[in-house]
Amino acid sequence: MFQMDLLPEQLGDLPSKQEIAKDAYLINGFALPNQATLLADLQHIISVAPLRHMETPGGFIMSVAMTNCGTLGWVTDRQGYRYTTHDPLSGQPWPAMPNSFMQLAHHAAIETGFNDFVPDACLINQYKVGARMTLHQDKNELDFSQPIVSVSLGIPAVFQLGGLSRSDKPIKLALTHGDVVVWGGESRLKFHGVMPLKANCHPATGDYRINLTFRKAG
Ligand code: MD3
Ligand code: FE
Repeated sequence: MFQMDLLPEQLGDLPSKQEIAKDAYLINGFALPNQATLLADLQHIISVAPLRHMETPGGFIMSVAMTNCGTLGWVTDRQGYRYTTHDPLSGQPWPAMPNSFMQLAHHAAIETGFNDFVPDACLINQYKVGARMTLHQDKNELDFSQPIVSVSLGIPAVFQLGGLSRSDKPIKLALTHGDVVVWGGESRLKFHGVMPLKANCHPATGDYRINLTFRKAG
């Protein structure tokens, strides 16, 4: 067989995978082919489990609006951070994780060598202008050997990735529409955050950024 030649412009359209830190892989545009289905499935989820601003244990209201799908959902209130099976707003189980979400997260993980990632939780974060997430670690999950997969949709954000200690100087990284990042191994417990969102707009989401984070929480 012969090797097909790719024109430079075709190469440019292929998702590129780059290791942005040890065991952390950015796959540019990996979610683009499925964006319409993802956004339609997202609309259904937020119609059942609305986005809401949760309260931190310290009494602050988060600037990011959140909801969940999957058998477990991440919540915070004055009692603390935890995963629940039910939406505290409705008393109903969190909406099921759509196939489009599950497949995307599973396939992104395979691309980076995690062959058995089956998330049971998807936290949905909605940022409008000014919303931010201060440096934190994701430590409420039971199994840190499983990665976290994040999907960015809509207007771009500047993401910060620090080290294993809060005082480690973070590097900055732009995350744009369709980008998927797999955070495994050594990167799984690194401090990370999102800088205050700049005003912008995107045809797919208007003036919002949406981030989906897939976890094996239970
Ligand atoms: C690096 N969300 O929901 S996603 C979060 O863009 C969260 O909404 C951010 O941090 C957002 O907890 C960042 C990227 C991300 C998610 C989990 C990580 C990066 C991570 C866990 C470890 C290291
Ligand atoms: Fe996080």
